[in-house]
Amino acid sequence: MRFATKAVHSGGEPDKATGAVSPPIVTASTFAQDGIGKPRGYEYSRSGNPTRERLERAVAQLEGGKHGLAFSSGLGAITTVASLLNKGDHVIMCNDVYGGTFRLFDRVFSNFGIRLTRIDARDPDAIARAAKKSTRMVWLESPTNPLMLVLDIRAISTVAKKLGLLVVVDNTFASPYLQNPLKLGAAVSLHSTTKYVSGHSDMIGGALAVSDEEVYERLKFLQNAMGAVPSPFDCFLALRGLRTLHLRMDQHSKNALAVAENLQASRRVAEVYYPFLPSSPYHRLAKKQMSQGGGMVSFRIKGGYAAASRFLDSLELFSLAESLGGVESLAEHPARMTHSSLPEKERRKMGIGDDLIRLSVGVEDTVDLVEDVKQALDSV
Ligand code: P1T
Repeated sequence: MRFATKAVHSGGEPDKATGAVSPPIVTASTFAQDGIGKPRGYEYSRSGNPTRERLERAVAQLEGGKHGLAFSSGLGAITTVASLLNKGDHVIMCNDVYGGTFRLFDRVFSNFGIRLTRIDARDPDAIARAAKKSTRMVWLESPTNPLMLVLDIRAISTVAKKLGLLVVVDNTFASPYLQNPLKLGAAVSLHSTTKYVSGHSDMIGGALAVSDEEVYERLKFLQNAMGAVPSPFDCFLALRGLRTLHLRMDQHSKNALAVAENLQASRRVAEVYYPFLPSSPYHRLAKKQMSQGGGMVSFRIKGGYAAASRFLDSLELFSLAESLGGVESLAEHPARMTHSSLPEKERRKMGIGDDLIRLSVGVEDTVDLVEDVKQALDSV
């Protein structure tokens, strides 16, 4: 079965009791049992819920994994994966990640004795150089947030496998339609379903796809033991969003490429980060592991913070807001918004300066979006 068919049907079979084609939202917190130790399938909604299970099956199928797990937020999913680690364990993480992911490891898991080394993972051999006896996990994003670096998931997974390390890929920016990390050798593919999976900026959620049975069993245990589970209503919203993921991602990718090309042509723009631009240093690799470029574009504007601020104020269709992946276009300033939790020194080292702007290009008309960006650049 091809992706669009899976997106429309996975986890979506009609309700057994009523035939309802749109599956019911099962809000029950608990389920009657036929006798002690004789549940009819479900016991308690933190442990398992029919609406959540539909979403979990769909995520697994769309990622080409055996199992899916859903969470209350992307960070809930990240927290649960990080809880596979024990005191003294060491994690290797790519330099450029969502600010909240770095903050969680830097300010919370460090208190539990988890040690972190951040590396430039564009060189897969950097993994071997950073690995210690205590290293257990490699944490990647690709494309990365916000600089749109593309990491070679297959090459990194090959190096990591030799060292016995678990590779986790945050696949939020690509979505399961554009990239499937499990097929490239990663052990866990992670999503903030808040973004492209649900696609309408109306819920917060997270999800994992895994194939290894042992890793799945440990994560399933942690999902229940830690309790960062999503509400059935949010699972319904994520499932409903998934049904059109392929249609939305096609339009996001088309619009983002057009916006990126126009930014590149502007004399007010210093540099554009979009891997599917032929001039991108990641173009070849991105084409190898992704089917299209997705909806995220970052760029540096000439004139520093003042110019960035004027550009953001002048946009009419793009709202100034954190987050991404919804049908509507958003724009933000990573240094002062999504990545403000990184220490300034770290930000500068990574290249997240005051001149950096990140766009989440929506699914509106291509020409309207390009015109909006042009008029905002002219206002700078
Ligand atoms: O917001 P939440 O659902 O908890 O997801 C966290 C998260 C995880 N991974 C990536 C790659 C992300 O971008 C995010 C959240 N990011 C934003 C809110 C943002 O504007 O970048």
